[in-house]
Amino acid sequence: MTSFSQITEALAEQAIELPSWAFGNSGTRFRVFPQPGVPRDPFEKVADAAQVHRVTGLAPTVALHIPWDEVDDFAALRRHAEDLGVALGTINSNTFQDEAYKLGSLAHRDAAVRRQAIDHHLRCLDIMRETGSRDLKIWLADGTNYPGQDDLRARQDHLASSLAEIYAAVGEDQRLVLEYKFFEPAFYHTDVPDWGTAYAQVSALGDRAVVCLDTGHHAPGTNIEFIVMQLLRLGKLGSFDFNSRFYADDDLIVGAADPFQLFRIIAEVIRGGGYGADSGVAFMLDQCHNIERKIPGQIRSVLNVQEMTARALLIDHEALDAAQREGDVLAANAVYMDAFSTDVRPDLAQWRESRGLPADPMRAYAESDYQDRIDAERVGGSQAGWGA
Ligand code: PSV
Ligand code: MN
Ligand code: MN
Repeated sequence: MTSFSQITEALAEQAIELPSWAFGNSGTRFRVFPQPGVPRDPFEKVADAAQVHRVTGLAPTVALHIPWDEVDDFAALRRHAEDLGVALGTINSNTFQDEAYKLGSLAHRDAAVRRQAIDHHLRCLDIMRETGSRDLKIWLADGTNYPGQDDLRARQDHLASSLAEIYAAVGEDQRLVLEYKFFEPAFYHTDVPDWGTAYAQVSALGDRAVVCLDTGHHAPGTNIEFIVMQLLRLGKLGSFDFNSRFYADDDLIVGAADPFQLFRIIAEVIRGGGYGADSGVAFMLDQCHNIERKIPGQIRSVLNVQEMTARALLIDHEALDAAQREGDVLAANAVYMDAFSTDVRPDLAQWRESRGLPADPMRAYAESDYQDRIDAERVGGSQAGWGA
């Protein structure tokens, strides 16, 4: 059996990036439920994210979305983050809100629209130089609603050439991260619907182009950990957008809908060398808290990832290898399930305390006066941005 003390060094390496948009008001197309205390600008979003890191030690960076998080002075935003003990992380582009992009952006048939979308990404790369960000994450809403609406093949070729132009501007220490999603907002076809397409597109670009796997972006029943294995095997898994779902891209708290799936995914990340500070695989959240409070929602999320990581690190690989070699199906499965069934919460609480962190971060946040303060101080908080 692997013991808890054997995994603490690995646990200490864990870093989970928070999405700035998780702190703003959000909802569905039916209703956005406003909450008191939500941030009025990117500075306040970063301040809220810093609270998550303060009580968990797990969330040292914040991802921004451009233009939702556009500010006059990104160097000032960077300093603000650093003063609060966090850093700015991935820059997410946005080519899905302008009228010009109704029929697509980087894959659009009109060169003028593609130009506008490419220029937006070049601007994001400039911002990254100011924020000190490594990753430019591209998720595209491009697609069609009806068979025959557009030429699928031509769109794929346009996408390839648009991405090539963006990639040419990606710096030596930067990466282009392409995220796939099987449907929505386009309902017939999406131009980057699956890991295979994302892989084909980034492989054509070069080493600094990788794939982002958002756990909510697959058809129900998809074996996501298999995709994790394959992308790691191919050296192209760049990052995760973690969330959970019951039906489609629900963006619920990670580990809420299916903790076992989260365990299986993280087990495969560890197996494939994708875990740890130097692995090149970034853990991020991509969630929206429609009805629950935002900051505790994010604290719960990072703790869920930590808990499943601890359980996955506890897999007894020697025993597993032995059972697999002998073809002992039940023994192998039992080793795997033993790790999943281990309650690591008491050990994690103790370990947190030994590192000067609260044993129970949810309670520590609830007992702080931060929420009351922002509820009273902030009036007129903004919406996260539709579609996040
Ligand atoms: C839309 O599905 C989406 O949730 C993608 O997952 C992106 O990562 C996110 O919005 C932000 O653009
Ligand atoms: Mn995502
Ligand atoms: Mn999504």
